[in-house]
Amino acid sequence: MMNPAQIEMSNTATMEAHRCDTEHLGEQLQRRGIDLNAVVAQVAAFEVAVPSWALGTGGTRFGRFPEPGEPRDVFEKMDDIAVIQQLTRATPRVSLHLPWDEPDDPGALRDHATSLGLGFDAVNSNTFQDQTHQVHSYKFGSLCHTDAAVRAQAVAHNVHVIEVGRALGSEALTVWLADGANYPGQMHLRKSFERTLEGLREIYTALPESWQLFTEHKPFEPAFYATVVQDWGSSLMLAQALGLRASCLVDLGHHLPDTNIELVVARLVTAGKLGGFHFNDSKYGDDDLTAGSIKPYQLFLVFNELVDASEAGMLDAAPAYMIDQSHNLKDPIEALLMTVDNLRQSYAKALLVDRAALAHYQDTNDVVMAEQVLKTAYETDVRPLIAEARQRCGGALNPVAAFRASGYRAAKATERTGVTYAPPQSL
Ligand code: PSV
Ligand code: MN
Repeated sequence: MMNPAQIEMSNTATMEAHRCDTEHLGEQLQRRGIDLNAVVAQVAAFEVAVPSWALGTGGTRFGRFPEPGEPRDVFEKMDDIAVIQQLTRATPRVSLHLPWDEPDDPGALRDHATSLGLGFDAVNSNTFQDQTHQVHSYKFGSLCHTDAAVRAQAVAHNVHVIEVGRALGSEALTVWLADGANYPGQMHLRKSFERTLEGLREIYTALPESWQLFTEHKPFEPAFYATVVQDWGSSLMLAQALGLRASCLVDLGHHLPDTNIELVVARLVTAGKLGGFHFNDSKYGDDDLTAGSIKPYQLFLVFNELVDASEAGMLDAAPAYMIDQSHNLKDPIEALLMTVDNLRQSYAKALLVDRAALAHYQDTNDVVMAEQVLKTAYETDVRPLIAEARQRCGGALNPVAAFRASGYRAAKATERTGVTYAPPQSL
């Protein structure tokens, strides 16, 4: 982990400028009837889980360019996540992907995480790749497969993931399936969905009482003609059929171009089936880029729905917030620091929306003023507020600067020698 004195030193360097900026923002917000401290407290409470697969340099189908100092195993990934937590105070949990980050001894991994102040969020199963020692292939699907033996193997894998998750202290399972077809005629569209539901029912039955099951949809890739769980409608059908502890996970990259994702979120809220998010950003497809780097306004509008739903008492439980990104060019720690910052900024801006005014303009069909209400919130520079929230919890005013000044990566480059951990290409 980083020496806390390094964070303090970095904070001291910019403290005066930060104090002036916060004071100025506080005055601005006061004129709008908003108490800066109240928003800071809400932002400070924001948490998001870090995916175990995002700590190494991700790859594309064209290659992977690892950097010195990358984590070599899941224990070292935990160390890096602990640094992100130290700097941001927003990432106390890890979302593990099995078997990519399967621990030989879950108890030892849990102890290591605890010693770093970390816990575990949803565990992710993987029936989209064949594993060594696996009897049956998933080439033609897993839960949707025509062969009952393949389906049983996929169910057994998910049950195993639940077992590992239990040992780690997780309380949710995320199921994303690559099942689908590349060509018309290849797969019976209706029956493949029905078989998938049947398999999910078996997995759901194996869920411990306190657990949630998230179904994650994706329109295409690797299946290019028809994916079994391709859209939020299919995901919702599954969650509704499974029962109360099943809900839908929205990965921001899993929508066809120009899909109105905030509308999807609103619909799932109404259905009582919004389970969680995989945050990332994209320009074309499932690009897995830093959340908020390409379409920040969209991210704000998603959070706007979430804040609206929360204030209206529509969310029985807070959705599970997780990151799902692949860092091909950026240092993964820095990319994740930026991500957390962007998420918090979007959340803070959503908290600044004057909801009473918005409701009034919506009710009176004043299109211009309604949009202005959103724009006023969105265009507020909330960066001092986010920095303040971090600092109050012991984090860094400027996480990337503090991280760079600490020399953490360079130190790890000398320490983490030998085989560089090579994660599978992110999907
Ligand atoms: C699939 O593209 C996905 O979004 C699922 O969440 C997987 O678990 C993850 O990516 C793996 O990279
Ligand atoms: Mn995802």
